[in-house]
Amino acid sequence: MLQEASSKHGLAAGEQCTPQNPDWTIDQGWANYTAQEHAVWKTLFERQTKLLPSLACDEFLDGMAKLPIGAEGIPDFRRLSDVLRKHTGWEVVAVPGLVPDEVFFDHLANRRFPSGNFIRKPHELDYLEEPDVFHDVFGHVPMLMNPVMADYIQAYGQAGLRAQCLGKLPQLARVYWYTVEFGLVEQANGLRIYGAGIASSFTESKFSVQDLSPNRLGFNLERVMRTHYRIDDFQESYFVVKNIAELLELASIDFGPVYARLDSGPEYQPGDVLPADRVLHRGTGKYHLDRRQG
Ligand code: HBI
Ligand code: FE
Repeated sequence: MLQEASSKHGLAAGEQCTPQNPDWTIDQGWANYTAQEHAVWKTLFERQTKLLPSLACDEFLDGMAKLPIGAEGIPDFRRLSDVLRKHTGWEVVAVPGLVPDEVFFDHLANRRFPSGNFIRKPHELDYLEEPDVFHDVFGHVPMLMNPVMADYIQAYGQAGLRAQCLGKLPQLARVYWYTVEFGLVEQANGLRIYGAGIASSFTESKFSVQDLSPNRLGFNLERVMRTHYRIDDFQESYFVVKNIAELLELASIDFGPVYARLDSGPEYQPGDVLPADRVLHRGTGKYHLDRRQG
């Protein structure tokens, strides 16, 4: 009887199955990328590399210059990790796409950056639903070479597990969104990009720094935790830190009392500008108005 059951429920002849790692990591499979996939990387890399010297912050450009990231093709995570490990103790691990929040936080808390191993298709250069290797590597890894950012993202991973228990994950995720993904920083030569979601986007990198439409507001922790964000289009507001070191202070704040204050008081829409905001640029809102009118 037992034998019959196991033959029915076990793997059938010729059936293959790779068990899911509990941490969701996979092999990058670098040798399996096709020439077309490397060519997509090259296209993205070249157009972004022309743009960023005048738009990205010094820390981003410094990090990029020291990494084995180039036009020749999709980087090998083992080589990236060798360099990253020496500078800040981080490494890059491959995942198939978005992973569950707790898995994501656990990686970050242990200085492992999960990167999608796939690359977008040639017809979706400017739009994708899940983070691919270009967003994750080109956008995030240069900033992980910076010691402040390295500690800040680890602190986010640690904070994530606590926020989940306290029911404050949506609020914490807004901090990640408006800093790590869409943050701007004031530098001697003007506002510059440090957020990976912008740095890896051809259209948004120009829009975020140069367009008159979006608001550019001084970063304030509680204000940001109360502010919804857009995932389907350019941001209506960008939050600006005075320098990258401001993130280090942020990493050392006990969020407990801040979460408690969030239980009362307002939530804000992405385009809101408040009397208490430090307004660096009051956006015309034109871009999103035009879109709403179709
Ligand atoms: N998984 N691979 C990947 N990349 C992310 O940026 C990511 C994720 N899972 C969850 C997640 N981000 C966010 O929703 C958390 O920061 C809240
Ligand atoms: Fe990202």
